[in-house]
Amino acid sequence: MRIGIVGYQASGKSTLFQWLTRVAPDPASIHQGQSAICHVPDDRIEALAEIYQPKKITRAGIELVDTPGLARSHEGSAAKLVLIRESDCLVIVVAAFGGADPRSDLESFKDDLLIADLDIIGRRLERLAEQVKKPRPNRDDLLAEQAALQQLQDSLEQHGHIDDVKLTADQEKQLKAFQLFSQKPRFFLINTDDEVTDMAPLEALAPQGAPCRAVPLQLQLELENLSDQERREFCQEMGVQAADRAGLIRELMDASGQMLFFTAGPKEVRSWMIRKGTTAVEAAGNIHTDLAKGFIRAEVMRVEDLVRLGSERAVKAEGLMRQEPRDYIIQDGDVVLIRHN
Ligand SMILES: Nc1nc2c(ncn2[C@@H]2O[C@H](COP(=O)(O)OP(=O)(O)OP(=O)(O)O)[C@@H](O)[C@H]2O)c(=O)[nH]1
Ligand SMILES: [Mg+2]
Repeated sequence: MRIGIVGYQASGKSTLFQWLTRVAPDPASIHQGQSAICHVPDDRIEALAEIYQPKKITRAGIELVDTPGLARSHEGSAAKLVLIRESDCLVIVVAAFGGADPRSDLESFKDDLLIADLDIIGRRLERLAEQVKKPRPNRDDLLAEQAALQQLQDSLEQHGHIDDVKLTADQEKQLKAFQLFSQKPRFFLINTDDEVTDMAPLEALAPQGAPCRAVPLQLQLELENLSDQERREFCQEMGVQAADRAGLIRELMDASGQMLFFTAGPKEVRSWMIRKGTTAVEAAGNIHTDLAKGFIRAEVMRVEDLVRLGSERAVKAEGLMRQEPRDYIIQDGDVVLIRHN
């Protein structure tokens, strides 16, 4: 799962990248986008490790990609936007420090994404208009694609989003190749001045219903480098707070439509990230293709039951271990054992 960090120049994208991944931004690799894995912190995995005392603990990770900032003049934007087409989700970093105008930047960046999509759709529609004039074997497919793109274009031009457009599964598949920004989930991150503590008015700048957090990013990076005690003293003295890094990572995962399930045993306790709505057999395939091929059933416990009762045996004794078939939808916090042959 890949999240693209995007925004205007000097909005704090690389600062966010470094804070979350703990990898220093490398100016030499920014042109092609610098990526690093950020592990998803979750107290539940520590609790499972207490129970199983495994040899190994493995945490699910999100790939974060730091990208070069767009210029407000739009110069060179197209080439930079290509770098984020492959992301599953966008984090849009908006500057609200040093006298920046976050409201205007946020609106105008949304427009940049919109224009980039309309450009792609418009060019494809022009080609399709030519192609469907003549009889050809795949003409029906082309007509279906044309109808879908026309719907998207109308909705984007009228409303600026495609939330209300209904597409068939086939049309969805046809449109995947365009990697439209309008179809990607978005998370807004407002980068504030160090001393700002009332985040609500800034977080209200995001479009209604869109996930948004306001964080003084520069300050967070500086706090990371202090010892726990230094950090406490510094925060008290300056009247500032360390932001909830772990919580933000989980919110990013959630906004991307992903969640965690667990596998647990004496060899390894592990968290896995999957798309919400994934079935047991698909989840098994994530772990190993053989597990999906030979799938018999999934044995599922809730992590909170396991942690509360202290052992698998106790969970079974309470009748809380479920046998689930291949089309069972995995829930966040399930502890899963795949039975297979
Ligand atoms: N005062 C203040 N400065 C900040 C803050 N966040 C970032 N900066 C500064 O703004 C500059 C740009 O930060 P970066 O994280 O490199 O921004 P960027 O979005 O990666 O910039 P480009 O990659 O050039 O597009 C740096 O000098 C940071 O120190 C902040 O919250 N407050
Ligand atoms: Mg940068």
